[in-house]
Amino acid sequence: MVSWFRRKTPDAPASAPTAAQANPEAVSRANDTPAEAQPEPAPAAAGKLGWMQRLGKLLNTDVAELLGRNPILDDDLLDEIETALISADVGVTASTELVNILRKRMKAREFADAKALLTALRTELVALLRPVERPLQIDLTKKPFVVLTVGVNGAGKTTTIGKLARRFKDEGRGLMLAAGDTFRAAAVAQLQAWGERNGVTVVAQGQNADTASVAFDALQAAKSRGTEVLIADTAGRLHTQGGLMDELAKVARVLKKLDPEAPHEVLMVIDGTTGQNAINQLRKFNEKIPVTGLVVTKLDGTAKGGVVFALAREFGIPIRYAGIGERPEDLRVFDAEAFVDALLPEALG
Ligand SMILES: Nc1nc2c(ncn2[C@@H]2O[C@H](COP(=O)(O)OP(=O)(O)O)[C@@H](O)[C@H]2O)c(=O)[nH]1
Ligand SMILES: [Mg+2]
Repeated sequence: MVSWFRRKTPDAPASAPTAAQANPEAVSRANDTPAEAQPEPAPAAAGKLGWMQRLGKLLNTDVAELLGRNPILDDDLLDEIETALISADVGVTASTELVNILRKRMKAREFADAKALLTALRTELVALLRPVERPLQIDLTKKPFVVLTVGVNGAGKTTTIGKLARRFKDEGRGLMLAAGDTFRAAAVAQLQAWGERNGVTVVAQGQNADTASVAFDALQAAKSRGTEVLIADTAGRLHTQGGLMDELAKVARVLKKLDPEAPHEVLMVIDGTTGQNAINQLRKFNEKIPVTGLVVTKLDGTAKGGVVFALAREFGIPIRYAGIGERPEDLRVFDAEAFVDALLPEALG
């Protein structure tokens, strides 16, 4: 699946930098094995198929076989589809809605065969994601355009910043990073090392500094230099940690002292393997600081990536990018059709 996704969206930079460049913390892990020899990142839990494989299995392999034996268009087929959607974590409500639409159309004799029904499912899935297919536009009249990344620990914020920085650099944009994860010295070092390797200025104040103060400093520096994009990291926090959540609102308030419109993008990074809990996380973060865009990471090899559909349905917040690996080039501009195509046989497209 991932190889398909990569093939279909060839917007990766020509030179493939190592994972360590985006995520220096990976250096220690990668020391004795060359990057190329690294195993597939974040494999799905043992015994589990990736969600796309799982859905794909029903909609591809099983369906190919199903089509071969001239299947009956009946409620059993719809039940099978519903189960596949729910186990891919599309969410019960969204899955039921989708299947109900198909059921109505089936009863109205709109489908000649099972294949026609699956084509309709594909169209419905794309339609569910279309409203959130709104890529991040850097407004160059803002100097800088401030991106504040938020999310729980380990979601992939710092990795995503590395990937974004690479992307923006390739586009020739003036860039600065703010090491706002002041919780762990390693987090500051992670961003600094990345910046040094790639010639990107990283504003940092060291461990235990106030995140809002780091962000303020960085914005001041970026303004005086005429930098185009400033990306600020923050410490991961649980959506249940009230004090830490309030701190995010403070970061935004402090930035507004220098630019009333900043941050221009509050980018929440969500681990695609989180499953339905992602809904709750987004709701809580959004209460503290309005989230304007999402990055869903770890869509490589997860059994739970269907949460993208649930998020789209529940919030309608733009999904800017999909993270499909640990390397700098493993970030795709979110594309509804490519995403759905990755789980349905092309023959149905
Ligand atoms: N497989 C995979 N791993 C990822 C992806 N994005 C991030 N990671 C890994 O997830 C872990 C946590 O990432 P990090 O950026 O430090 O998370 P943060 O705490 O939110 O800053 C690291 O081991 C990353 O390499 C992705 O798209 N796919
Ligand atoms: Mg981090």
